[in-house]
Amino acid sequence: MNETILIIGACGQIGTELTAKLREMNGKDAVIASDIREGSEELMSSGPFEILDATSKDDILEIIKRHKVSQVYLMAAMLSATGEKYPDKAWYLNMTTLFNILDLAKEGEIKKVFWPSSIAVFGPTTPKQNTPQKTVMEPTTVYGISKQTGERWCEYYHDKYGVDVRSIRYPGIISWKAEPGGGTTDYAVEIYHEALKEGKYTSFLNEESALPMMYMPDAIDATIQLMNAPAEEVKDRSAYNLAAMTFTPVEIAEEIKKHIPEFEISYAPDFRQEIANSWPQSIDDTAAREDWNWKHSFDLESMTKDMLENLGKKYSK
Ligand code: AKB
Repeated sequence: MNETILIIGACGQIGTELTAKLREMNGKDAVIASDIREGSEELMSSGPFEILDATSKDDILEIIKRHKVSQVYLMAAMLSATGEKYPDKAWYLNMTTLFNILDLAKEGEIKKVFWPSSIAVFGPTTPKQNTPQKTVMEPTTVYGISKQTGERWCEYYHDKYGVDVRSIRYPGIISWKAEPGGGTTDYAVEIYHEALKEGKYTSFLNEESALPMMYMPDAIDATIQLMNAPAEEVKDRSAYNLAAMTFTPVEIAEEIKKHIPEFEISYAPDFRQEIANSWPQSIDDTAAREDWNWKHSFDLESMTKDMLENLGKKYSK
């Protein structure tokens, strides 16, 4: 049977590119994009779109029934930095939307669920280098607490109710099509925009802040690969560690300078520094590589070349 996919949060940074890729692979009518607000012209014109507030289970169910949806990618969330400004809202949004989808799957309305977790599930007491799949997890942000709790619930719904839910702990995701919103790793996207527009950038993280990062095409491939893996290969039903590269603001600036020699970086750390300090610097993703053959393609050098080429074209239009 052909699957019909619903993407919730389709206008966000990851949702935008996930929608495009899934439409390319499955045909535009098989992928229903939805969000609380409209997205880019490209997204809106590329296939069906629904305005959806995913905190309403009834509204989700109405769309699922009308479009005969069988798979849901729940990409709506409040990220780490915005979550610290609005802790109650972050908790409400991140947990309500997850329970709505897990319950709809438990009730047999949908067959398969993707829900993103994050490196934010880890905290200051977690080993910082090569952070293992299973380790100490004491997150200190509301976002991290919601993701860690969500992981426990995903595993619970799988084990107790047979819900086919799959998840990845995304590192910082870098992309040029849609802007990120409200994350601690967003500096690594802003820096490319500012390098092209202004030739300089003030980083809100200090020069030594090493964080795990990934280029969007790898994140999209991993997500779809995990969703398409045979159920028995998905042995971990909480969330998989996923890694591609680690760099600091100095290192990304040095890489940009190879293309824009006059580029200058300065530092003005703010409240996001404390969040970055609490997260791992590098991730051990052996389980994802062994269980469902995950491999990344982009490193800092190839990502920087691609980012500057694509953003350069965007700005010269
Ligand atoms: C954030 O910085 O909050 C996100 C994440 C690592 O989950 N990009």
